[in-house]
Amino acid sequence: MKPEHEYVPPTVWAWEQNNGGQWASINRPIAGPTHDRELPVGKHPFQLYSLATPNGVKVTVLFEELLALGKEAEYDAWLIQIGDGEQFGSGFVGINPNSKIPALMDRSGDTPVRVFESGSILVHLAEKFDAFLPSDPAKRTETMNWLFWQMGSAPYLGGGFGHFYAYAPAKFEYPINRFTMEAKRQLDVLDRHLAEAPYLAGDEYTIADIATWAWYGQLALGRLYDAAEFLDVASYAHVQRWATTIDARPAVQRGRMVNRTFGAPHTQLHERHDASDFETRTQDKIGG
Ligand SMILES: N[C@@H](CCC(=O)N[C@@H](CS)C(=O)NCC(=O)O)C(=O)O
Repeated sequence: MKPEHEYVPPTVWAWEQNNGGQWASINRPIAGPTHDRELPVGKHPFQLYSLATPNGVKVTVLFEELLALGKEAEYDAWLIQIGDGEQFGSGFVGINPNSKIPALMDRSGDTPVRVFESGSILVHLAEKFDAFLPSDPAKRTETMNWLFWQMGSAPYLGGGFGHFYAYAPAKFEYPINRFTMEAKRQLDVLDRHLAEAPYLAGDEYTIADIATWAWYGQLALGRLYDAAEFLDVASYAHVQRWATTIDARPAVQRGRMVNRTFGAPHTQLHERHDASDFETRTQDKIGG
């Protein structure tokens, strides 16, 4: 006999507009824009349209790291409120047909180049500035191995574990078990690897660390899904060491603040148009 709550799929799936989950109001089974809206363009060569989720933070951390190295990577970071559906505006969809932050317009050359998918943005910038991506072929490949590992793995953590543990309208045992198992397996993959080297690609801090830290580092530091105890993140000692080391980098601390609309007001810099904004434009200083 089937349990009373078991779902019996209809012959053809139909979109039920409000399923009660936290992101139900913005999720749709169709792509494309919902409204016309041009995006603002600032004075810098790079125009970023984003929000300080883990995928967004990857890019702002890299920009701040590049600037800290003295590279000409000045950028405007515009806020995209995904909870309000701003990723479905026509201008945003023109840059990212997948309607997800982060999205970048590289206006540093004669013809603007659109860049979407956080991994693609990291590679684009790292190659352009010859930084955080080793030139040695074996080290470069190892960096790409871990970068692609992160891009393929994080949806199980965010869309799987995070969704069912923190956002679904009720706690369902089957998906929470399924994705907790996978999240812990992934943490163990990282922990075993980081037992052998300080960073993911060896001795050097690379875009693979930036991408992976934004998800698994912040998870280990207790910042995602209120799940630190449930996942026993403290038991992954090498991940803890790696996450804490990266967290202490000034560029990482700045990058985390950009396009951030949650947390303590002094950690929120809704938009970043100048390096001085970190001192003068945080929400504790300008918030109403
Ligand atoms: N694979 C994409 C994932 C981007 C992504 O999922 N972005 C989320 C925020 S973290 C988003 O914009 N969600 C809005 C939506 O799904 O409508 C990347 O790494 O850039």
